Amino acid sequence: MKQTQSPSRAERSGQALYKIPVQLFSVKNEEVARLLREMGELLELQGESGFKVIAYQRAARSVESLKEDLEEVYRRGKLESIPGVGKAIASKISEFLETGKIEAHDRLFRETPPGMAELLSISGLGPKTVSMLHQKLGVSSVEELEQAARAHQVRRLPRMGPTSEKNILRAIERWKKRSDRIPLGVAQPLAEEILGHLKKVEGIGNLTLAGSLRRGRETVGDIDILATSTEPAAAIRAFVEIPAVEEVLMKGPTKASVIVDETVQVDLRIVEPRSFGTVVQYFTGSKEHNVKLRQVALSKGYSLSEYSLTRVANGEELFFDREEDLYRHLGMDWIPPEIREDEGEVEAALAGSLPKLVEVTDIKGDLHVHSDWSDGRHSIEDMVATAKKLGYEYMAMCDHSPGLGIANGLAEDRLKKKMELIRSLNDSIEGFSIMVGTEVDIRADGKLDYPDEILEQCDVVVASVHSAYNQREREMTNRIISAMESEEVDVIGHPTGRKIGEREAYEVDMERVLEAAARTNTAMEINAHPSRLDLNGRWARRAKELGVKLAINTDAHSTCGLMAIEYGVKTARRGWLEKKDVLNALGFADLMKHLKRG
Ligand code: DGT
Ligand code: CA
Ligand code: CA
Ligand code: ZN
Repeated sequence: MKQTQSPSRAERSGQALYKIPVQLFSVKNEEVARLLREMGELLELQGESGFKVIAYQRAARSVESLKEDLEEVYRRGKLESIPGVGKAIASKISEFLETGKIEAHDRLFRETPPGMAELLSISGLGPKTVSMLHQKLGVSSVEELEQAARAHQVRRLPRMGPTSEKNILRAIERWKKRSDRIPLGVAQPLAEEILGHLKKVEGIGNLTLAGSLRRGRETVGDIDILATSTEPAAAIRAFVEIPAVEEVLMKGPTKASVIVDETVQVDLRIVEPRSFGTVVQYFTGSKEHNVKLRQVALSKGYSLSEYSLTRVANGEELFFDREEDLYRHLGMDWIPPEIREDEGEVEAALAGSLPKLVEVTDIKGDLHVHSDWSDGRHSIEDMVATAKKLGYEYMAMCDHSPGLGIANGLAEDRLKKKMELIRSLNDSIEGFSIMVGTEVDIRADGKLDYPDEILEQCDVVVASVHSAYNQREREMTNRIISAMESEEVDVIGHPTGRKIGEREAYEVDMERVLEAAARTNTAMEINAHPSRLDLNGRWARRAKELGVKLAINTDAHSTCGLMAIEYGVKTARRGWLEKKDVLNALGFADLMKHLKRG
């Protein structure tokens, strides 16, 4: 039987699959905390120490852990009631909320030699160390640091040695490999903001994302948008006048390119309605997928261009206003954008054997979220209220274990108190189950950071690596496998530890880990946080092949963090996952049966 799939409305447009309440993303707390922290760092780089630096760090921390929306506090005129925020810092916060920037921050940034600020992006280097390297060795760029380390000048400095020198060199190697591509979590909200403006422009008919963003890649080179319009010139004019646009790179009658958010390029093309489907298909890519599709077309006697399909025999030109009609004309099912990478999808579509990919609405709960019991911003009650709004049946409150001191991990007595609270909350809510969970640390030796008696009392246990990232591959692999061999561990959290644009994965033999996961009935996480997306699509697909279940979790540290599920689902779709491959697509009763203690 040939199953035909047609794209859902969200799939067709490449927009968010969920209706995300926009205000949840507009919380400015995190951005302000980052700027304040940076000001502290920049001051420290300039050799400033003590009081002023500490003041910024303190203010950053308390803004970050603030439960209320900062704009709300500002409207009530109560910024100075935030711990650590005095008059000076309050006025900087107001400035940011009013103008979108802090002049003093920009000035500090301008005064700092560019290379010095860049040194902070080398993992393991804080402002104190950078400032010392500058004073003692005159180092003010990554290149100079590399030279100094190779000449063994670094190991002679106070609090340094041969090991830290080697670690610096390794970190520089990783830094060199980082790319300037834009993380999905940055590009998607920007794109949605722009689409929101374009939607209101008169004359615009169809409107869609294309390119790597529509395919849900974890990073994108630029944002590609396609539209039809009865008045192309007016649409282009409206586009370049969107307030977020900082620079216009190119503006023609049906096409324009602009820059938003300092470095992000956005291309808009206005397309003839009758060709819309063909053009969308072409500009969605990937290039590799398009090459394969052109071969299929040729084998059926057509040549496929950006705009149309031409019958080679007689030159007849065919136009398609919908993508699915083009695919169908070539004898294949419509292919979801996330898997258009020439990794077998064209063959599957021709054979009618494409997977029915998991969707956001299949997700029944989140198995990894934090609360203010450890390092989360919101209470269990607040997290539950948001989860219910998302239509979930359950959520596992997984706070950190004590080993993670900086994240306020829970000692056993506090975990027990939390269990009691969850039990009593469960008694008072209907149609929703709060699960007792934990994100237990996998220590460097592979032991878990809670004794089994404690883990036994949890409904679900996520185990993750949060320390000793630079272990060798064998050691790290065995470390994770020994955690999976525990009767208590249900899920391995963010299995490779990578942070996009920030930190490479630790060295681990993922193939062996996945084999062990299949053997021990341990699920692997697809951490939906846009800077993690870990496992990635490729590993998720391999896990599925080996019969391993995947848990798509947000690792939310606040209510708005729960919205990241969409990024996790995109990643899962890139891994060809179906509903049946996803642990948290199970209803509550089935989930409990599947877990190791069930
Ligand atoms: P990116 O922006 O680097 O993340 O990746 P894409 O895939 O969005 O690439 P982009 O923006 O250069 O072009 C958008 C799509 O247009 C691409 O996925 C496929 C199509 N395309 C662009 N250039 C070519 C080409 O030279 N040959 C073919 N077959 N397709 C192309
Ligand atoms: Ca692109
Ligand atoms: Ca492009
Ligand atoms: Zn976590």
